[in-house]
Amino acid sequence: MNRRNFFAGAATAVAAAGVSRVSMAALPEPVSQSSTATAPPLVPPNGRPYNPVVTLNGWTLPWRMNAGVKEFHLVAAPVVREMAPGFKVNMWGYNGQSPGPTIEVVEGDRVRIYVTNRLPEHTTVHWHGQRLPNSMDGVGGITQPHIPPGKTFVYEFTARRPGTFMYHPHADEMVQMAMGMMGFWVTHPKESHPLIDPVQRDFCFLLGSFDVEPGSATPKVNTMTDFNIWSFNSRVFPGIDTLNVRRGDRVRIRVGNLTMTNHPIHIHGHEFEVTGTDGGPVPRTARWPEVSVDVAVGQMRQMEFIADEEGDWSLHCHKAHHTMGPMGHEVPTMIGVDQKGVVEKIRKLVPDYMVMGDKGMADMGEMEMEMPIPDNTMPMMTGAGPFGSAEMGGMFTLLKVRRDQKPGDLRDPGWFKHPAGTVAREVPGAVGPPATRKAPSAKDDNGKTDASVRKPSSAHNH
Ligand SMILES: [Cu+2]
Repeated sequence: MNRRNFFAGAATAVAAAGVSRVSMAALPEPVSQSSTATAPPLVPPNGRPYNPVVTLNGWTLPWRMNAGVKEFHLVAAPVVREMAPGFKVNMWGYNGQSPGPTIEVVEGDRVRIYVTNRLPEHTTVHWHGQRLPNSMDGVGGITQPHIPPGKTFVYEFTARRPGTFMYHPHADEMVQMAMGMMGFWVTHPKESHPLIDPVQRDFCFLLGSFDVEPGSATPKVNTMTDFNIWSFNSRVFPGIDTLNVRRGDRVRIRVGNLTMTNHPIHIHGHEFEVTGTDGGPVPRTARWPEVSVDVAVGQMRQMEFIADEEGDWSLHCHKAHHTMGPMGHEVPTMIGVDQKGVVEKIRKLVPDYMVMGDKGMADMGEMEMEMPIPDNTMPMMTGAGPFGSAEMGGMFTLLKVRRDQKPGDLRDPGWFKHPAGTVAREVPGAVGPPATRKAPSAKDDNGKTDASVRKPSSAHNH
């Protein structure tokens, strides 16, 4: 990001304010980002103040103010996203990344978004969930002509209601979303809102799915359900940053789903409430405690809680296959199969033949570290913790709660140091066979079973 040039451009634009829009030929300079690190939240340099969000392994798009209008410039183009260290995928995205940068505005802001198309085919941008004039809805062929390759279109509307939104193409959607074209949008409330609480940490990410053959680098765009890469913001564990908070912080996590299936997002150690959807803030009387929330296709959910338990808490999709990397789903289940007799025979033909999976597949995590895999392949299970392999990949990260994390400090504090003697541990001694439980029979009962019915009395009826 070249901030200096960006703000120099912004100053020029402000000087030119008052000139008619036609003569304002200069577009806001497109800003691009190639780092996969979580960018520090973008503190608004102008306009109404707000508490900015943290885009997990992503960033927020800067704007320029032009005669009171916030102007953004999105550039749709092919990008290379490093989904995990050493695993790069050819995607389509915006401004150098998939997902595109988060757009943050304030309720009531007039917003102008230039969209330049550098894809090999036409596109549009749909502003998912927004109240806007129909002509700004971004549905190619229905509310506008498509944006041809090489052309720039402009969208303009007022961000009418606060909340959590997404943007994505409404043109060749199956291909363009399978290639990673999507982004987050947050509209902050313009003043204190009865249903929107201030929070100390505000994270957002989009759920993603890709089908990348081991050893290749371009997603298969025709896959309907059998994807093999499951991501938060196009990153996979252990390539996903952790959510680092101070004990006692009120935390908001905004999640959007533009994949082809639902994802039950589960947080350990805390109960949260869903405080908002893409339809807006949830009335307080309609909130209840959860530890998992299903984020269905095309939905967004805002989870909120007080992070009051220290530790490294898992935060993941509860579909077990979604915390795994690529694997063949046609592999036969070998649990309980004694392969001893055949191994020697097979080794005569295949000297390196190994027995796999007869005691489960937990060994795979460590075995993969030694096994040769094709270049540019994400391992099936990776990520080591302080006690060994985490046997996870995909949609998995950690919520790190620390008493000594400084207010606003987003840095990873490292592994949690459990108080001495508190970690689950082995107990000494052998365990004998279980005692046999004698099943009661009707004969033993001698008709003594009490089956009286208690009638509700009016005195206790409430
Ligand atoms: Cu999932």
